[in-house]
Amino acid sequence: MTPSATVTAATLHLPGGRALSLATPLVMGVVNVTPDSFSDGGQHLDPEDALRAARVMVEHGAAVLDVGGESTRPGAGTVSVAEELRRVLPVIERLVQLDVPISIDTRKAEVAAAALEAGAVIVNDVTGLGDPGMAQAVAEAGAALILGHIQGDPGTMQRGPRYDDVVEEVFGFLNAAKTRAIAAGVDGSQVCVDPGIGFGKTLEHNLDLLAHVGRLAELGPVVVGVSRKSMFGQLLGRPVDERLAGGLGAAVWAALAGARVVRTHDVRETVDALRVATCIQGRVS
Ligand code: HH2
Repeated sequence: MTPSATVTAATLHLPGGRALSLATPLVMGVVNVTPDSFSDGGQHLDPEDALRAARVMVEHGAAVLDVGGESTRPGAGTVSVAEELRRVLPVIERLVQLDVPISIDTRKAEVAAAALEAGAVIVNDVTGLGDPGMAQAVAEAGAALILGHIQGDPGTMQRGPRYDDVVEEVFGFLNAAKTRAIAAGVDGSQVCVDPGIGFGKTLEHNLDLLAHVGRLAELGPVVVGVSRKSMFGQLLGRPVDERLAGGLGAAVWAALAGARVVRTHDVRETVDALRVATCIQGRVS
């Protein structure tokens, strides 16, 4: 069986006059500047190391670089605004020299505003506007916005997540968040949505959401982040450093089902896998 996708080609118009076409699925490379991210914690704490890693991701085909200064893995606590900014700003200031848009992965409006000031052009908010000031920060910068779904908060989200209908509940959450973003002045055509794989979800919830990416695509371009996540530990019994093949399987499925952006730590492999899948998809008559 192949997934059926109805995809309206979209373009993100970013500050600085840059346009990011989503006509084919893009890869967003993850640059976590944290000591404790679940798969790449500690690797990019030195801004020069982050720049080196980011440069390689761009060479391998990353179309966006996602910089994050706070882990949102299950059980994670929060870090202060000052600490998050201390981590991400020196990295963003370096990454702007690379020829790709930078997104800031944060749930804090103050961090988003400072990151946008430093040159980020997309805000990636895994809490779907959990911070009431977030939409205004995005609107004021004319930035694009990724709204993620979460049930609860990272500290507690994996303690027995429950839904009656996970796809429709996630759809409703993202729809409401998008409406609030637009009311605050964000251009609705610049809003992407993300089901938030692993953010308050069981394995079954994650699989249902991936199976119904097409439903979420009715709200806007869909971003999917499955890279190295625990769903592959559950499904395949693999430790975090052996989940590449599982992640590629899910990424290819998501892209064929209509996702426009795949967020990953493994850029080269994901770019290759998506290129092959979309090449074949283009010949389906
Ligand atoms: N997942 C993570 C972080 N940010 N952003 C979007 N849009 N979608 C996701 O699925 C997503 C995300 C979690 O992964 P990672 O950044 O690797 O881990 P950590 O939160 O431990 O830093």
